[in-house]
Amino acid sequence: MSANNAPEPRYWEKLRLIAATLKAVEGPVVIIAHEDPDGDALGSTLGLYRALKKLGKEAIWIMDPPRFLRFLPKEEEYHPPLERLPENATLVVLDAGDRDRAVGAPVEGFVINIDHHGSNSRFGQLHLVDPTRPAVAMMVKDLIDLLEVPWDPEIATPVLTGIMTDTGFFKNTNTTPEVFRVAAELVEHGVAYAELADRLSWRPPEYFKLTSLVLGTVAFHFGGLLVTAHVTRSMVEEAGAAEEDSDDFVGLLKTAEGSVVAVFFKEREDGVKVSIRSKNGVSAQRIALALGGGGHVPAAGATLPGLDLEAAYPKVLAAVEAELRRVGLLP
Ligand SMILES: [Mn+2]
Repeated sequence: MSANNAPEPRYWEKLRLIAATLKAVEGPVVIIAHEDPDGDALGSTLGLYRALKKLGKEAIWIMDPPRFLRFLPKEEEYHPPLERLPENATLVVLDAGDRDRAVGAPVEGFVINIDHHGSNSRFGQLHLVDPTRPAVAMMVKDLIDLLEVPWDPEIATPVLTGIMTDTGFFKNTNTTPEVFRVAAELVEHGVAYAELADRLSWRPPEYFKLTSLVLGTVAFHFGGLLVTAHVTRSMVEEAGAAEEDSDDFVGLLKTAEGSVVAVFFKEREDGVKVSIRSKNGVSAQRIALALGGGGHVPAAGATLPGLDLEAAYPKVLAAVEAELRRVGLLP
């Protein structure tokens, strides 16, 4: 797998075509995102779902949200996963780097694929992939503007959530001036910003217990250029936590002074999942691609099936070492 990280030159042309298609749709529009949904996956799909409903469309939103995002949707908005698509359906897949990563419904029939992962395979009848966009929620914001749906807080709140989470709460390198302009516009549409920011940072007591166990595994490599930590299934059990409670540890690791790569390992039943963050010209995406995964230049991930932690560490360290050599940080 390789990555095309160039901006999409036909961004507006493609988005206008997608908007016109959705406006003309008569059957149901099924909206799904990637597995292990994050704030962008949930926020962009829920925002588009609410906008299409407001437009009078029959929309179906399929999502299994992590606990920290469960306050956003209303109970009646959930739809169970579909084994087959309804007659005459249009499928919208958001934020999913590949068709295999999309969950909730089979990726078949007429598919609209909107994403910002450079490694996206550009699947679907209509696809718009722009790796220079900080969040798919930014693209959905443009799409909702083109659909001419009047903004309200119910639509603006999940869209802003996607932007906040994919920019690391306005801290990552993808936090462009445009991000602030769009965020300001969404706040003007009635988002209760301070309340949303507070609510998004809530963590259950088990999270703190798990944090104490995970911090015991922090290790530095290559003279401190790489910082790693891991979570095992028994730690999750001991803390009484959910697997998703370890989702943002990689964000904590990357604050280690002097490091340019942070890798967090998650032990799973069938292998190991790694989350990778990088800075200063180092590409997390290249490291992930070398491990069979994908993602963005500063944030990427991979799944190593069939490996335990002991086997995963040297494999990942070798991939990081190769990238550190490529950029000249190691001889
Ligand atoms: Mn995203």
